[in-house]
Amino acid sequence: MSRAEEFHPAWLPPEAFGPVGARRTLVLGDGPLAGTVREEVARAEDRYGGGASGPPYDLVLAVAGSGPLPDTAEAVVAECGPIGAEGFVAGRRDGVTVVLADDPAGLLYGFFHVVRLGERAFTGAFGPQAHRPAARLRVLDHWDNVDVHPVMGQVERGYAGGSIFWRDGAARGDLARVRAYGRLLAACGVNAITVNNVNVHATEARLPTERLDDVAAIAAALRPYGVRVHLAVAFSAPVDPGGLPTADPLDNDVRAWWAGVTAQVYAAIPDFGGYLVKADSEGQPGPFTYGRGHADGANMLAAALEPHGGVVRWRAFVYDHRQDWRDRSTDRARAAYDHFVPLDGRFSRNVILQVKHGPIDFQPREPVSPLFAAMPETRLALELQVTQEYTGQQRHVCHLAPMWSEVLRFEPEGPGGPDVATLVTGDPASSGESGGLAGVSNVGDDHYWTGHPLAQANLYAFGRLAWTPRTDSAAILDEWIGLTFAASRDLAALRRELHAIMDGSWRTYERYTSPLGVGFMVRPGDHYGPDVDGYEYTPWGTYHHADRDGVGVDRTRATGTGFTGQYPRPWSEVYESLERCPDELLLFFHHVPYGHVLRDGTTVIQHIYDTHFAGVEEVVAARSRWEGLAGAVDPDLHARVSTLFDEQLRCAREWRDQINTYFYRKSGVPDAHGRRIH
Ligand code: GCW
Repeated sequence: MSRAEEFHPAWLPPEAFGPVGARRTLVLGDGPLAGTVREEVARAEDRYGGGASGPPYDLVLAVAGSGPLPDTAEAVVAECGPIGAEGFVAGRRDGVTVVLADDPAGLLYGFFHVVRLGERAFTGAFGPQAHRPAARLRVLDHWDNVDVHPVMGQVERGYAGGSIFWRDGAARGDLARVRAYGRLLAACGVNAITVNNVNVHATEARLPTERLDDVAAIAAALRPYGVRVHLAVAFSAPVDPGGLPTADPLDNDVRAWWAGVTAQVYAAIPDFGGYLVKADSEGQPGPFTYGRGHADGANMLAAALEPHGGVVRWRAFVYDHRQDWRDRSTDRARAAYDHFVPLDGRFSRNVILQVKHGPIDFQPREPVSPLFAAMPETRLALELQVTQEYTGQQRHVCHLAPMWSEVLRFEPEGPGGPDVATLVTGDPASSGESGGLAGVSNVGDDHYWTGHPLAQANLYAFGRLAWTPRTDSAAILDEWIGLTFAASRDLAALRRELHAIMDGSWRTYERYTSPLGVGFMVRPGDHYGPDVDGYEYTPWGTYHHADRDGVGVDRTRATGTGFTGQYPRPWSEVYESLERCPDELLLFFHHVPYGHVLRDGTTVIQHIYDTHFAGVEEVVAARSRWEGLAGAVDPDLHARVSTLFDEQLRCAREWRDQINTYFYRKSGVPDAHGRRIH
């Protein structure tokens, strides 16, 4: 893609539409989303010479009941029951590919399904097969500030330039880019976004009151792609900007204020999705100020949203960020459970409790949060961090889908029980009352959207996993490659190389950064690069407890913080036991001597050395594979990734050397292979 283009097409380059564009297509359906499908088809046909003024058709895309169907399509309908919101049925017989949906959103998703299939959509016979999103809510939360924050900038933890919505205190008004974003989201299955940061500052607290026009304009640009807008709101908004003396959730004036503001929001944006709240966390206001609890706070907002069909997403990320490092009984990992489990069953039906995947904070390796097994009466959403705050900040290749798949497939109630995917998506055919999946967006106004071009794959994978959480992560990467590099002359070779570079990149990152689940040995503040003791004597609750004898946090019931007891059996016993605890989580749950022997026979200290040397070697190998792709991908994209690989390698070496040196100095144990430790 040439630089002349304002922004990269990501997974929707024109070439991805070749197979559809060369066919004769009939679109049946009304309303703006069906209009979007018609435009897409027309654009592809203009480019690739297809199109038809009448039958026979190669492709029929229809919303049920919107017009007389050709015979083949009728036959497919006859075989299918009701499909449901956003779903579609796809099948092919007698040379006709048919996509049917109950609603126009389903038609749009069905269209992009055909695009993904490419020529396979028009080959042989298949289906009919029903496709339905596992989760109703598939939302990306943008940590975008309207005003530039003095420390966090325009986008908090953003690694891809400025916000696509806001600049220097105002809406950018670049709705072409917002529309293009909506289109990318529809093509991977995301159906909602939050347009501002969960840390809500003064200007952003006014979005629902004084700056609704800006939000409505974004909502209008996204509507044709089935993407709804949410707002992060400040719990203290009734006081400022509201002017009331209190924001007490049980105060009638406060409740009336939120009801009034919410009615205004819906008047401007009829399909508004809801509110997202970070309360009593890292300095954000919340119900504790008024002696009330999280259920009081969440239910108050839920009552304001309920008449309009909106939801409140309340984050479970609540902990004491002013802890005394000397105090070993307080454990940040315990906090979400301790705060929220007693409230199970007390939240209104339109409250979703949004839970980070691990108990601490988006580290490259954490156990799955114990909340997922502990709140059966609450709608839980899984929160994933697509933006790579702790996973290389979009300067390192770190393909996150394999990590997310592990989380989604984990069975919190024990082997054979429901997995996390089931717990957060429920059974969409019946209640539709699941929590869903939320991702913290990695997008900015960078040409490639995500800073690192290969980080686009994380955004794509988030959407695809939110739609079908059990899809194999390598298959998702495969789709992404096929679409993004549809213009490639030798796609098979490129596919092979990109898999080799990306499939294992999360584990590579884990190897040169955080061994055995220890986490948070990052530079305080920006969280980039190593600083082993950077957080060790701070109030943030993120420690490794390394001394001359050993390393790791004792979270056992027997001798530690008791965090293992927040899991049901068997996990409470597995994690408690030094013998049974999985090695990759060993230092998360146990403080062990450097000589502790892992399952593969290596000691902990030797494992630290080995993985740090190996991690750097893996980066070297990936970088040289990428160099081999010069000429196989667009030169600008190639150059961007090459530059980033140089930085990744520099940083990986820094990690290796600081970690190895630190633990060598602490332990005095030399590397068994005599490699260079400083
Ligand atoms: O990981 C931490 C980040 C904060 C972020 C917080 C959260 C938005 O360092 O920047 O604040 O998580 O999830 O609320």
